[in-house]
Amino acid sequence: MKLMSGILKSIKLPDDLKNLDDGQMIEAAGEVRKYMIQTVADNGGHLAASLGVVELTLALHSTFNSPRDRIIWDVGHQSYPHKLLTGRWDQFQTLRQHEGLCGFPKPEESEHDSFLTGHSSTSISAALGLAQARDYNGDDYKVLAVIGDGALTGGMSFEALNHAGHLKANVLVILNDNKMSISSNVGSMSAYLGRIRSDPKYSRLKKDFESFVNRIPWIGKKAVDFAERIKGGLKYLVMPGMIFEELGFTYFGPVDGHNITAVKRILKQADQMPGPVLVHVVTEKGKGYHYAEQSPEMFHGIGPFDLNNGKLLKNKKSASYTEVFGNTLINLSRKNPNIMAVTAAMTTGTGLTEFAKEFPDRFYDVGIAEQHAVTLSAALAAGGMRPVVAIYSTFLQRAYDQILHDTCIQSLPVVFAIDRAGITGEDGETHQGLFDISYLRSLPNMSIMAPSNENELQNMLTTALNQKIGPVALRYPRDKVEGVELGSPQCIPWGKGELLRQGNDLLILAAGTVVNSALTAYEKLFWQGIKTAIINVRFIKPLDEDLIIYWAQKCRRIITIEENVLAGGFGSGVMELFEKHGLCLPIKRLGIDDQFVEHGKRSNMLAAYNLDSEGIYKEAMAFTGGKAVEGQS
Ligand SMILES: Cc1ncc(C[n+]2csc(CCOP(=O)(O)OP(=O)(O)O)c2C)c(N)n1
Repeated sequence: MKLMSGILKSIKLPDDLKNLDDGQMIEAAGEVRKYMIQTVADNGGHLAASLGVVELTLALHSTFNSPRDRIIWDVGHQSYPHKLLTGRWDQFQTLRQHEGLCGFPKPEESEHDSFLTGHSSTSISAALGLAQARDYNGDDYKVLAVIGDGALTGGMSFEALNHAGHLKANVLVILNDNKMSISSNVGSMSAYLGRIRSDPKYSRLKKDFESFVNRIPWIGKKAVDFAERIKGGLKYLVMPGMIFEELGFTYFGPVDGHNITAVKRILKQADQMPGPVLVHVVTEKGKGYHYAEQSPEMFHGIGPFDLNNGKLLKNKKSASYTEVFGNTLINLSRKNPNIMAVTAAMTTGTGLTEFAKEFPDRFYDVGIAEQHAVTLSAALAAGGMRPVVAIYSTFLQRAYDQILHDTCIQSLPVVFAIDRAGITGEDGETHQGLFDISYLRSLPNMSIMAPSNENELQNMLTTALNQKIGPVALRYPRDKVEGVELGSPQCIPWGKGELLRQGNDLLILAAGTVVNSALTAYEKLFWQGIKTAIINVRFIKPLDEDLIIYWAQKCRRIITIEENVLAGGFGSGVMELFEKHGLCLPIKRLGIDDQFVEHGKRSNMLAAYNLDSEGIYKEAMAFTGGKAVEGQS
C-alpha cells in the first residue's frame, strides 16, 4: 500500500508541514494513522503508542526545526509518525524487517533521530546532555524530550529532572500522558497526574477552600499559621504541575494532545520560556483505531493482524515459554505461600497476569523500575519470602549493581526469571537478550540455568525455588515451546548436565533451546561419519565438571553453543574449566562475536548467526574438516 494520494504527497520533510493550515494538518493526521495501521497490520509492531502521538508529532514538527532542533523519543516505540514525517514514508513498509526500518529511533537510519532509544526513561538525561553540549559550543538549537507517563516511573527520569532543574538548562520536556504504561500505569506519580487531568474539580476545591480560609476570623497567630500551612499543602494538591515547578521546571498544561491547534499554541508559548520547561500533553493510547482504543495493551506491541476486526492473524497453537513459566509459578505458589512475584511494568509480557489475579497480595508491579524491583526482591528474600523477579534479559541490564550488591553479596535466594534471553527478533539491537550469561556468570554466589524445553523450564523453576543457597537465574527465550509433554514439576539434580547422544568424534555442549538444533544437526553429522556426543548442560553455572571433562577427553574436539555474546559467555566458562583441569583441546564457540545483532525475525537471525541446525552442522563440518577423529572411528 503506497497511500501517497492525499495531503502527505506534498510532505517530504518536516519543513513542508509549516505550510499546512489546521484543516490540512487534521487531514495529514488521518493519513499518517491509516498508513501506520496498515503497515503494523502487515508487519506487527508498536501501534497504540504511535497512534496516540500523531497530532503531537505533527505539532512538534511544524513548530520546531528537525534535524537542527533535536527531538528525543523516550523508549522510541511511539516514533512511527516521526519516521513517516521525516522522509521515511517510502521505506515504512519495511518496518521491523531485516534490513528495513528499525522500530525505534536510530541515528544511523536518519539525521532526524537525534539519539538512540529503546530502553525506557533515558530521554531527559539525553536531552540534558545535548543541551549542555550545545551551550558549551555556543549553539542555539532546541532540545526536546518526549516522555510517556509510564517512562516517567523510571528512576532515571527523576534523576534527570532533578539535575535539569539544578542546571536551569534550556530543555523542553513533553510529558505524553495517556494513563498507560504497557498496561495501566502504576504509582503515586501516576495518581498525581490523574489529579491534574481532572483539574476542574480540584480548581473548584481550591477556590472553595481558599475562600473558607480567608473567612476565618482573627483568633490568634496559631490559627493563621495553621491556615497558611493548609493552604500551602493544598497548593501541591490543586496546582497543576506543582511537583515539576518545585523541581525547577516551568509547567504548561494539561493540554488536549489531539487538538493540533492547542498543542501548537502551547508549544510556541513554552518555546519562549528560558530554563527547563515541561509541557503536559494528555493523549489517548490507540487513538483513531477502534480496536486499539478498546484494547490499548494488546495493541501496545502486536503481531500481524486483520485490520478489519483487530484479530491476530496467526492462530496461537502452541504455548510460549513465558506462559509455561507463568502457569508453573501459579502451581508452585498454591503449595508454597512464601512465593512472591515481582515485575517491572511487564505483567503480561512476563506471563504474570493470572498470578496477579490469583495472588494480589503476593504480586508487585513496581513500574519501569528494574533496579528497585531487584533490591525489593532481595529484601523480600531477606524477610523470609521466596521472590521470583521476572524481567526481560535486556531490561535486567539496568539492575546490575542491585544483583551484585544487594543480592549476590548476601547470597539471597532470589529467583531471576529472565524472559526474552537470546535473540529476540524484530525489536533489534536495543532489545536482544544476548548479554545476561556474561554479566551474571562473573558474580559469586549466582547460579544460572537454561532449559532446552518447556518441561525443563518448569523443573528448573521448581529446583530454583527449592534450593537454599542463593540467587538463581533462569534464562529462556522469546519463543514457542518445543511441544514436549509436561510432567508433574520436579527438582532436577543440582549442577548436573544431561548426556543426550554418545559419540567420540566431536563433543557438542549446548545451553538452552539450541540443544534442539544441535540434536537435528547430529543426524546430518552422523551420515557424514562424524559421531557426535551431545550434552545439554542445563547449568551454565555451576558447570557439570565431571561430565564435561570426561566427554571432552573422549571426543577431543569441542563445540559450545549459546544464544549469548561469546565474550564472557557459556563457551568462555567451558574454556576456563579446561584451563582449570589443564586440558588443551581444540574448541569452537558458537554464539555472537562482539557485535550488536540487528532486527529481523528470530528464526532468520538465528540462521544468520549459525545458531540454527543448518548453521551448527556447517560449523561442525568446517571445524572437523568433515572427518572423524583418526583412529577412533
Ligand atoms: C528499561 C525498560 N523497561 C521496560 C521496557 C518495556 N516498555 C516499553 S514501552 C513501556 C511502557 C511505556 O509507557 P509510556 O512511557 O507511558 O508510553 P506509552 O506506551 O504509554 O505511550 C514499557 C514498560 C523498556 N522499554 N525499558
